[in-house]
Amino acid sequence: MIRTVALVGHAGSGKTTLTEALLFHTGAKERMGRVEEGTTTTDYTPEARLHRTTVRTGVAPLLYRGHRVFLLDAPGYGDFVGEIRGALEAADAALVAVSAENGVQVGTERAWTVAERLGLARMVVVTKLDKGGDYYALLEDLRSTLGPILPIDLPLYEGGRWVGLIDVFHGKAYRYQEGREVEVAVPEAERERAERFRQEVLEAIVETDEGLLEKYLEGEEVTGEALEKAFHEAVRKGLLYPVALASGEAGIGVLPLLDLILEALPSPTERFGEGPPLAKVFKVQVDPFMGQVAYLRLYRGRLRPGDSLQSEAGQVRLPHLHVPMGKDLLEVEEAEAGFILGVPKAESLHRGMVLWQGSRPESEEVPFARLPEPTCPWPFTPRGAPTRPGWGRPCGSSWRKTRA
Ligand SMILES: Nc1nc2c(ncn2[C@@H]2O[C@H](COP(=O)(O)OP(=O)(O)OP(=O)(O)O)[C@@H](O)[C@H]2O)c(=O)[nH]1
Ligand SMILES: [Mg+2]
Repeated sequence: MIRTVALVGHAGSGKTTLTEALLFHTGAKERMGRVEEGTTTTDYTPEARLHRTTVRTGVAPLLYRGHRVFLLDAPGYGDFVGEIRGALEAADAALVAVSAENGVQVGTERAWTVAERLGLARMVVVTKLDKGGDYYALLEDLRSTLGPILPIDLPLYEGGRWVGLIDVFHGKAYRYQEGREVEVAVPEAERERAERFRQEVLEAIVETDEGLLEKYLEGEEVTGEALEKAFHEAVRKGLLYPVALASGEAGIGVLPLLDLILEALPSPTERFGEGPPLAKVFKVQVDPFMGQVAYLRLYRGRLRPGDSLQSEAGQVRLPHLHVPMGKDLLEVEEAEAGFILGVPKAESLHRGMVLWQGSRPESEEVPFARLPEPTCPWPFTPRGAPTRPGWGRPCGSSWRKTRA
């Protein structure tokens, strides 16, 4: 299975920390980096490290239980709107991080709206509950601002400290010790609430599926596979938005989040079907060593090293295939639908370019998130004629950076 997911949300909601925890807990990294120390994989630019905030979308390819998940860790600050929209264009679903400490913020709603316009399946992850916050009040807030949410985790507290999760679906509780998950009994005081949530979740799912609703109304028990299938179907169609609970910092709920991503979010084939390769450049970045790197999302088809793609500007040959991992490009032997690829020395590619094999795709086939009009566009012209050789290059690169 492949899942390609954009992690979006308000600035500081814990996206990069969660991405880092996912890399660490799936074994891609031996040590978990920290935003504060500038050691994370996805906050890799000097600006991000200096300001402790994501400036460019970072790609984290994860391998989990034999499946591949491409996580796009987008910036939260609205100033980097191009990067946020690019990440959503490249993804099949949006994972929206909301900090329990700060609740729904302007960056949450902005990212949500763009994902909605793109018709993406959406899911919420509540972070930073270890810092405090009222989870149940937050759920109400999420329901009133975002719509039909489906809380699938409840917090498990011990002596007032958040230590784990109650899995609403299965009525089980898990405590986390140094990142390890240990099943424990659902505390007596939480049983009634957990059962009430289970019933609510069940009814919300049943309402999205006529066959199940009939059974339910006739008094038949609705459980197991049929219910899970209806749940996944509802999420894929964007009828329900699951809310999970995780903290990269506290090491709670990190891998269950990946399970949910794999089970509930749509696959590339479900969205784009089978067919010849179709890709889009969702961002470009100028690297001092690799020149201009173009980041592609392969929506459909398969690619091998040496393949070529068509574009409006002519043929693009891909002698090698690379998957980005933060600042690095890792060579791969094949890419399939859902892959994010980094193409170094791609001077002829620019953001928004569509690449294909076979017949030219219709514009509706390719996701497109319009960039907002600049509020204050300022043209600038050099004083006198540019005479120094290579003068245009730095200007060109900052222009491309601005467009990206
Ligand atoms: N206690 C606690 N701190 C967290 C958690 N998640 C993130 N943090 C801290 O919150 C700060 C911001 O976290 P980031 O992971 O950079 O958040 P972000 O959403 O990537 O931020 P932007 O890239 O600026 O949008 C950092 O200092 C993290 O260490 C959490 O679950 N618990
Ligand atoms: Mg970040």
